[in-house]
Amino acid sequence: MTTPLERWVDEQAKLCKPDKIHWCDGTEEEARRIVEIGIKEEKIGNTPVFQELNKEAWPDTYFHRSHPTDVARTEKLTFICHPDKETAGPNNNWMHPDEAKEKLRKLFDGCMKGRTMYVLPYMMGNPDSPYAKACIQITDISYVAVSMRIMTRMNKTAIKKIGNRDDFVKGLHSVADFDPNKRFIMHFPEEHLVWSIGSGYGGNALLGKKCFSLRIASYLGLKEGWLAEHMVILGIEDPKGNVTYMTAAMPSACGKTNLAMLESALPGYKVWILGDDIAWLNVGPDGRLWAINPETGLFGVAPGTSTKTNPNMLKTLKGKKFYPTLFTNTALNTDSNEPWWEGLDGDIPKNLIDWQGKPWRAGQETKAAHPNSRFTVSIYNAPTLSKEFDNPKGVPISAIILGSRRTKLIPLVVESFDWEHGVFMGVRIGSETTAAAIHKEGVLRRDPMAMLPFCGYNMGDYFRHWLNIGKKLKNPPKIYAVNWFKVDENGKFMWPGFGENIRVLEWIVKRTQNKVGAQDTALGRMPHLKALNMKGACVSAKELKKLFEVNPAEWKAEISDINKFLDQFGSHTPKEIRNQCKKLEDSFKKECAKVH
Ligand code: SAT
Ligand code: MN
Repeated sequence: MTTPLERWVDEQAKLCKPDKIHWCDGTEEEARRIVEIGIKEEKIGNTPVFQELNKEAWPDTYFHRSHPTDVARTEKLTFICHPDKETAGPNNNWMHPDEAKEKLRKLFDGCMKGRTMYVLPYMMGNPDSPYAKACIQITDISYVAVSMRIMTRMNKTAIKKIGNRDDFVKGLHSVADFDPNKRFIMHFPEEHLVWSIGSGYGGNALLGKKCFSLRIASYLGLKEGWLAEHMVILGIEDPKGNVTYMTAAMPSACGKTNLAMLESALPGYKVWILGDDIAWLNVGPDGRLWAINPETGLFGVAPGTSTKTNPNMLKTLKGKKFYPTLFTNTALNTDSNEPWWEGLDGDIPKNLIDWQGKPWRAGQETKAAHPNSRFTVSIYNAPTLSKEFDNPKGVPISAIILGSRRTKLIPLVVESFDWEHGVFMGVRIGSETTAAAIHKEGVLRRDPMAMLPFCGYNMGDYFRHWLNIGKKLKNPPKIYAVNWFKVDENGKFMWPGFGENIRVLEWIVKRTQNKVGAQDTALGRMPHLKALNMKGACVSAKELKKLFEVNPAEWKAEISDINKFLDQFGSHTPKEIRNQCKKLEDSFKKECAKVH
């Protein structure tokens, strides 16, 4: 008797017509064999899929150069295929499931001829966790098979968990011929299914990541009463040894990974990492919010990673606990056969080739490493991994941090009055683009909860779902808006950031322990400046005050912009969120009246 899983794999094989089918067991020996195939047999154009790096400096570490058009997620080609367009919402590209399947079936037909089909059984979350999900991904490239071993718990347990069920999470992936015109990432939330073709890049191809753990999982969370969020999870240990767990959502280029791996500038504090990208949040039996990280790896941006910005990441990259570590589209030092990227410590090596393999000289206009070049490394290599990482229950969350990059407006830290007000803080998140992003510099992009590209259904309904989760929490986490990026009149950042951010986190920890007061303002609760531990920080009293300054005129424009953004969700936007806008507007009116 065949199982539904075997039948499904059989059907995909009939469609894709691979030469061979290999069911992965997720062992290290197998990963070594697949890497070997990537070095010796598989190629993208003329480039082998993997290249071994300097063994002494980077043991068990391999370099991958992608197809030149395949360097980032492609939101334009990413679709939510729900029968009802309104359910997908204005935040998603939509296609009817029948149309999507018809279109892609033609592209998948025979796409694996001459190739191996890898069947990857994997768990998102510890298999012993009530919150974990058993999944299967099919792929046709060694790079994805090996990356999935790093990023997920890939082993036969998933097959056992699936057993005779047919509602397991399914992902079909092929790089096909990397043609950007035939590249699609299609999500079928009702079927727990993803079809992805034409790309080998992280979020397009590692289907356990954004595709399942956020887009499909957010939809499951809506149906089942939990949240799938684009958040880091961290534990802050105070000098007494108490650990407070938090999650943090931030749009890209706000230092999310650096926060999860922060090295404290305050003596006695330690930050433990549990996750750098995704948190699944469930209401526990105790009425608290509990978080697990469904992933086991870090897929991070290389440029800008250094001993100054993230010393723990460099240690993680050199770690040897888990095979292997991958670099994608960095530059290469051809003398030493080591990866290199802009922002790495030390001098620029003399002999470099850029991410496309062309000789590169310092001062050249183009970057040596692709701005979105990445590392893929196991979280088990992190020297600061929390001992609770594998706890099937997850960790209880005391605070949710909502970050953004705003040169004005948002103070260094503000606590919400309550859950609803906190949800509003998340809904209104907007971040200014940096030069590193493809977009223009300094443009504001609204990105509620940093989930705009990842919410698998109508975001208006998502806001409502957040409000509903709050009603189920007897003991909800406190919610904070933070902003490390305010500038002075000369455009200079006033807050030093990085390890110094612990000063803000310390205040948050003390708030969750009811050990410190706060002052009510129109925006929320702010610290008494004396309550922030600024010993040894290079921030003047004047600057500190400015970091909390609020300009009502700026906020007037902001509120109108938020309202305009919300218009697109029509009647799906909860009235509570509109009321929060109104309340804020009114309190500024009152404050102005006081001043005049
Ligand atoms: O590829 S990921 O989506 O995981 C990373 C990113 O592009 O944001
Ligand atoms: Mn992310």
